[in-house]
Amino acid sequence: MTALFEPFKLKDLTLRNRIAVPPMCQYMATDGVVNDWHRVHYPAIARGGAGLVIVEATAVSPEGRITPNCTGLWNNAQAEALAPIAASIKAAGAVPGIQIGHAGRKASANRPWEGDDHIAADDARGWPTISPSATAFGANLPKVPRAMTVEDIARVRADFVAAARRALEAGFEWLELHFAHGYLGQSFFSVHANERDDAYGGSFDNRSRFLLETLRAVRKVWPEHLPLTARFGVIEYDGRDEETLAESIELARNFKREGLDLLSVSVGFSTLEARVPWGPAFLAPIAERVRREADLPVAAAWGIDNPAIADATVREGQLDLVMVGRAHLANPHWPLQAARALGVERPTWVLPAPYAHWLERYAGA
Ligand code: 8OZ
Repeated sequence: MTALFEPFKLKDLTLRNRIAVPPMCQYMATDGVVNDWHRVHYPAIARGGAGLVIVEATAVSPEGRITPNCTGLWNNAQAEALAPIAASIKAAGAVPGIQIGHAGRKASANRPWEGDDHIAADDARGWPTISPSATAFGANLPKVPRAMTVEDIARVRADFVAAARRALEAGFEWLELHFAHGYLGQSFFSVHANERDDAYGGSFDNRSRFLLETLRAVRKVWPEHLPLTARFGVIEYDGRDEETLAESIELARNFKREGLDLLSVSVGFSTLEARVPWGPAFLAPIAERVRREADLPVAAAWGIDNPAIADATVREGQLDLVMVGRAHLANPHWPLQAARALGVERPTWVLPAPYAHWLERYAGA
């Protein structure tokens, strides 16, 4: 019996299996509005059999976009355009999820295939960035952000709440807060980005404050019966990993206390000094530690494209959900292929009645 194809229940939802598609930026929207590209991309992947498909990092405000072509949820037109995408993911049998976030000091960048760097100061497509402190990420992202005022913090928190409401109205059933990858949430927690000396910087409690307040505010509008999750970089690979991990696990406990239902464990990407030990499922043992010590369901992505390894991470209690991203781009039917590789006889979730009808009626023809 495989573990990967066991259903997963969280709150009132049951995922058909443990395979989830993590948010993967498409950088193809105009004014934050999805279009035909997204209407092709998302249901195609959902059709492949995953239990959960999470729509890409969607900005809570224009300034929170990574690039000018990121999706957004700061107005109703954006939510209306996203509604058919949520519906199509659901029609394909997967739970429709969405990630909302703010890119902080990494915002206002060119698309990866158009430079992957901050938009030049004299280019009208760019915009001023904000962050906990006025320090740049560096290298290809040299733009110095403006240090946020407490009013800015309150406004961004309200933007998260408004985006969460719109996500719900659009039909999404799973919400992920983007607190990872050196964007705004991660920057508040990270000593590499946060040099504040007020209530939002310095001590562990102060560096946690923005994340916990945002989570608490969103939990009030996101229904209790639906999963509210976050993606967070629990480790930076900057040489002080044990300390960061201990703090991250304490934060995960606090997230749980505020009503978080699952943590998607990732890397901080807050510093150029990081030396990430890329490899198959390299985050699974770290996620297992968070799962055990914070007593919280976890997911993790990065380098999981091997069905046997994916299955083992669930069977051995490292992950509750396996995030399979890039493998789905190469093969939208990765779950079907994985089921066959693991000897699952007849994965009903891949054979809806009309397909089974055609395949079986003429089986010998
Ligand atoms: C992986 C690494 C760094 C950034 C995101 C575009 O999280 C990203 C990202 C993914 O939205």
